[in-house]
Amino acid sequence: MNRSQSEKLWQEALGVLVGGVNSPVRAFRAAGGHPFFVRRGFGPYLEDVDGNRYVDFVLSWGPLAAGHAHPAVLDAVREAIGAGLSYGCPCEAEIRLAQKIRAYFPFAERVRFVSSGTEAVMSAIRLARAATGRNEIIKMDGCYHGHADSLLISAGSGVATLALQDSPGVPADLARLTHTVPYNDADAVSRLLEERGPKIACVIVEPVAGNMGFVLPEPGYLAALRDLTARHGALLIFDEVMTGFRVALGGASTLFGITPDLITLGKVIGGGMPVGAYAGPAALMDQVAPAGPVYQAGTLSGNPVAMAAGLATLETLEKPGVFEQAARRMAELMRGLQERARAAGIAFSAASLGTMGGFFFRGEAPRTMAEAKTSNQSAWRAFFNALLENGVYFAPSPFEACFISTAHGETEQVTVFNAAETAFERAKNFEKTS
Ligand code: KE4
Repeated sequence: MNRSQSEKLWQEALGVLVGGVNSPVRAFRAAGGHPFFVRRGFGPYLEDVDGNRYVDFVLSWGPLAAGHAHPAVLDAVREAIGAGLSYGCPCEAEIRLAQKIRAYFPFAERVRFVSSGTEAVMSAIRLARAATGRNEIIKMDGCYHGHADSLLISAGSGVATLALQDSPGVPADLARLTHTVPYNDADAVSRLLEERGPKIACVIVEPVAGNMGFVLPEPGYLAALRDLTARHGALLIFDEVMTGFRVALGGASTLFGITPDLITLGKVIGGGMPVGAYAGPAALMDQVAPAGPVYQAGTLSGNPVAMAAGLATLETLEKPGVFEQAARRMAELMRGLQERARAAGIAFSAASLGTMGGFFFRGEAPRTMAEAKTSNQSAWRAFFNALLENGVYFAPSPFEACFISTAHGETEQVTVFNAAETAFERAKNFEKTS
């Protein structure tokens, strides 16, 4: 593939943007090589500045559930932009998106919009600490909840991709307030709560993990977290920034029938525009300013253009049969990759739930970050780059999930499976001869 224009832009980017990017995982550090620069996105495709086209399974790391530049989303954004970009005053669109979220998450009586998933999580943590009068939190090794100081401990996503330990700049006194335990290990949470229960404000978890690669909760795991936190007076926070409107129309909390105390949302609810949210019962959320004393604010929170993009995206997803069709395609995609890996004799495990999924170059699906790290990353790298050369773009890190949109169809599936034949052959060269 000719990527000469991207290379030129990459050199320019390195001269002015930190690491050439505005978010570390975009830098292709795990994949090798350099990122391509995008000219445009349309439907299931990205087109780079050299005119190469890629079937996109990253979809801006999840938000574009309706694909790139969906007509209904663009129309809604154009209409909103015609009335201005931001008011800093209440507008109806904020109410409408909040009401739609509450329709899918009935326990979320009150919603507060912010401008990123990180902001949603840091605000929910502050609320949990205020509401319980406790300071310590429990998170799972390999879960990523954005880059707020208290959560950059044993985090997944870009932190794992760059093999960073806990980030410098997080004060030891603050890091000490965050305890990490393996994902899918309720006993470890139980022991920690037995030992430190009266000090634990909350347990925060990705109810389906998407930042150590795609890792499903084991049966009973989430219910155990619900029971344990309730027994010890700690809040349970489901970080559904990635799983919201991905694992289901709604989220993992509605799919698994488990009611956390707070949820955080982002990505899909903004449809590609900067939106995050935290939500929960009025009794909790009304402790946030101006209803209560817990302060949190944001210049562009509830931005009317972002609200319009989010609303139009959810309205597209909820049309009869649309989400289910996309979920079926995701399942077919993962099944097809699994079959081709097996035919090539490669240790590979793929899984999906709703319109998100993932795969590992290891025979068994991992249950924890430690197990995810044992996957064959050389084989993954060869597979990723061979797919990219054949016009298929998955996340440039083995510790990320993949996503499908309502715009992905039969044509794109054929493209992927054709590319996968070559890619698995390339990966086979790195199979560990166990
Ligand atoms: P943002 O601040 O990036 O909007 O959201 C942080 C966040 C919170 N919670 C979960 C479960 C998340 O997955 C994320 C962000 N996800 C990453 C991708 N794994 C964003 C991509 C990036 O960091 O560039």
